[in-house]
Amino acid sequence: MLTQSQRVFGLTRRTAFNFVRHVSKYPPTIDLDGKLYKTDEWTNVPPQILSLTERQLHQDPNHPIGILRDLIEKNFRGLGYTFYNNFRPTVTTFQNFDVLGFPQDHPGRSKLDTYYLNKEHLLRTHTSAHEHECFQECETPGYFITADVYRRDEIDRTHYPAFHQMEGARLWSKNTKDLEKQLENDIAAIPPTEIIVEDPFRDAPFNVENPKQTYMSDNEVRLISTHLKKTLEYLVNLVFEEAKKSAIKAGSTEEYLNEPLKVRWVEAYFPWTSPSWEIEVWWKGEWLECCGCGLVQQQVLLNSGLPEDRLGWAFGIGLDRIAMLLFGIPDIRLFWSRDERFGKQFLEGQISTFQPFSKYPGVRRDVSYWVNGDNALHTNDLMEIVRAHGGDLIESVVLKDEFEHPKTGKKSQCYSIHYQSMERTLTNAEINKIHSNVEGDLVNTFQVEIR
Ligand code: FA5
Ligand code: MG
Repeated sequence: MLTQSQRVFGLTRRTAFNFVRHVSKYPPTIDLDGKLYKTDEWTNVPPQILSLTERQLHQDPNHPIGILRDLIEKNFRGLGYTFYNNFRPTVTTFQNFDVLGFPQDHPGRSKLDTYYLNKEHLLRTHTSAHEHECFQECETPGYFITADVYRRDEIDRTHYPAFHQMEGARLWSKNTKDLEKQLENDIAAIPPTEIIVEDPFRDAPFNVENPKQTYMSDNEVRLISTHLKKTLEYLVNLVFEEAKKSAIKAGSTEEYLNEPLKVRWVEAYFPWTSPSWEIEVWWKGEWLECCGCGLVQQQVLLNSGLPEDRLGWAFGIGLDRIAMLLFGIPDIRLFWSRDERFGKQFLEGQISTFQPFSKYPGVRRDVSYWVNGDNALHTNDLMEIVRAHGGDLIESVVLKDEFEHPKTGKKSQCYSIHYQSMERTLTNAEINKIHSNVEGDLVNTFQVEIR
């Protein structure tokens, strides 16, 4: 027999769930990796995104992302690193943000940018989410972590809501006998490269805007920064030299193939490193941002239970855009394709140039509407709705036009959606259906008025 209060509680709860389910579109719980996550007002991860967490492309030895990981790991074996490749993508807000010193109001924490399972759990937005546990566990001087990461983002050829990062870190102890000599030896042990480096900060690695941490001496900062930068130059060089070799093998005679590789260092900011930088690579006439890095904040090391004498660096490099260059892959969606004509082209240990199977025609459709003044519609929300209905048939979404009506003050937006499949020709009928679902969802969820 139920008591009166249990009956009331049960009833209230059921009603509440029905209500939540209707409004939020999410089930009461999400079952992921054998754990149940109770959904709440923070939940915003759609089923399609959850299903990507099963792919683990970086662990597939015959997939371009797996081949790239392997290429880098192979060249760092024997240099004192442990390799972690098995971390599951769900982490806590503590792991992804708090322990790294993200301020409470940092935009990265926003529901607009991040996929939450609930208030406390999210799909990691970067591999730095595992620095804390690796600093606790790792028994070698350094480590690498490769994993899939997730961000709510725009849609085009180089952006996908899931991509891959490789994290690296390396520590020393201040108690090492003659630490500076040791650092010099470790720098000398990094294989040299022919790369052209633009680095205004090499000899003066810190300043007021990009400060050093007070527990390190000036010379320690200079030496550890040099070790970090030479390590990344070595990494970038080995990948891009492979990219050139494979392009030449595929018959390319473009001019850039005869030029030495050029990189530049720019100052950056990350809450858990100081000083911090990004490395950019000059590739076919453009500077390509590929990696953030810096000297790890001592507080992060202390949070991991390490003693006060530890000091060192960390970096996080994006793998997908580099793999696109390395394998000549024109669209980031292809990595997720299950089409055999894609998968069969790549083999463990081999850098080969992608042979497009065909360029299937696309269909462009605009969606124009008046925004409901009480219901802000952020670009990332629109992208999510388009993605929910169009999935991998969406090649890009671009804001085409935006204006305010001079009399009514109403805001109008027009986005141009390019539907295009990597695998087949689309029919008008199927695009009409998807497009009207997109419009319907915008009306239901954000009360826009289609024009
Ligand atoms: C980070 O994610 C930091 N965790 C990097 C880091 C690690 C800094 C350790 C300091 C110490 P950022 O958001 O800039 O930083 O991303 C790092 C790299 O991931 C970028 O340089 C880029 O190569 C790649 N990246 C970022 N967003 C995307 C995206 N939407 N699609 C593909 N690659 C991306
Ligand atoms: Mg960046």
